Amino acid sequence: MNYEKSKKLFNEAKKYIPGGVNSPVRAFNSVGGTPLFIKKAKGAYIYDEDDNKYIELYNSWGPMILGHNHPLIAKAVKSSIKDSLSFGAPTRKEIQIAELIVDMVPSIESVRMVNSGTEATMSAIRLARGFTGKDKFIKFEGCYHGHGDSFLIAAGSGAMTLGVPNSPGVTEGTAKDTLLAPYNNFAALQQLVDENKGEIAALIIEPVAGNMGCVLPRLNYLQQIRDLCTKEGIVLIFDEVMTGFRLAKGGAQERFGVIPDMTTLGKIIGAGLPVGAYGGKKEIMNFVSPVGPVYQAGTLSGNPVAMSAGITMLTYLNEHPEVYQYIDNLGIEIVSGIRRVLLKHKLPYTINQIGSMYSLFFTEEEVTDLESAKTADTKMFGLYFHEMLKRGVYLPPAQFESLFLSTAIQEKHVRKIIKAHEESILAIHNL
Ligand code: KE4
Repeated sequence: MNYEKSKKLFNEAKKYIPGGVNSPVRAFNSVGGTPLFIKKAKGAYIYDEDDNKYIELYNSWGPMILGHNHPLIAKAVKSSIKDSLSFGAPTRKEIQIAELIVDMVPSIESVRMVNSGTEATMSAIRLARGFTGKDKFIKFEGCYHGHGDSFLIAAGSGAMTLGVPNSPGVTEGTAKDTLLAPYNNFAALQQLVDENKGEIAALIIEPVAGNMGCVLPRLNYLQQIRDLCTKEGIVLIFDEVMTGFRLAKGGAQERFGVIPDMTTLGKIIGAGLPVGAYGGKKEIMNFVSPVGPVYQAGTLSGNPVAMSAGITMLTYLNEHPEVYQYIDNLGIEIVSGIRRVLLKHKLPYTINQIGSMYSLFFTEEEVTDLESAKTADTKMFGLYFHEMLKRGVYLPPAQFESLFLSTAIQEKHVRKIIKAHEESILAIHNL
């Protein structure tokens, strides 16, 4: 594979953009090498500036569930731009997408559109604090909710319950109100709640974690959290930026049958254009301005072009439930294929998979939380990533990320992915 043009563009980009990228994970720091500069994508394929062609297995971190450049989405966007790009005023399209979301997502009775997942989660926490009059909230180690200050918190020393900033620029004052618990450990969560009785506004969780690699909730874990939050008057927020409209039409909350008080959304909801949203019970959402006292605003919120893309995407998913059977079976077929290869070569690495989300961890440990995820050999992942790239398969450039499949992936692609996987595994183990 020739990456000359990407190399040249990366050097050019670094002159004007911090690290040459507009989001850190794109810089390939965790896999090494030069980030690919992408020229175009269509269906199951993505093409870099050197005209290398790849089967795409992360789909813009999730949004492209129907594959890239789906004709229906492209048509909707093209027809929308004829009427101008933005008004900063209400439009009928915002009603259409809100109605779809309320219809599709079990927990949402009322929804506010924003422009990213970060905006959605930031706003949801502020709203939960305003609604309850409490300051503290719980997040889980290994879960990522965007770059809002109160989420960039690492587990503090000692009892681990006190957060400390994990990025310069985040103040101690902010960190003190973020409590951290390990994922999939209900006893630790119960202890944290008991130690902060009556002070906790909200608990936010990725119902299936994707940001430490794909990690599933243990049996009944989500229901236990639901029951605890109900008992303690804590606003339960499911961050479904990744899982929303992917694990089911109604996201993880539909798949697991556990209904939060609020849900945050992103990615698929915009079909690739910048859209986020937060919603939930009317009783809570009516605390948001202008109807309530909690302020939140956005010039481009509900942007008509982005709404056209999102309406088309959600309408298609709402009317084609067969999408979910297809991508779930795809996930099972690919994962059983790569697992067969690993067992054949006596390499029992861990694979976590649910529906069209999965991660191959270069560890033999069961991966159920951040600590166990970190036993994965990231160097091996980096070598594997580049071997797969050489064979025309494009993975997320980091071990602690989930893969996201699309309906554009067909049987012929599955065969290629598994063949590339076997050759890559043999290459990195010198077998
Ligand atoms: P954005 O602000 O990036 O739209 O969404 C933040 C966010 C919130 N919640 C969850 C569960 C998320 O996964 C994300 C963003 N996901 C990452 C992928 N790990 C986006 C990729 C990136 O940071 O460039």
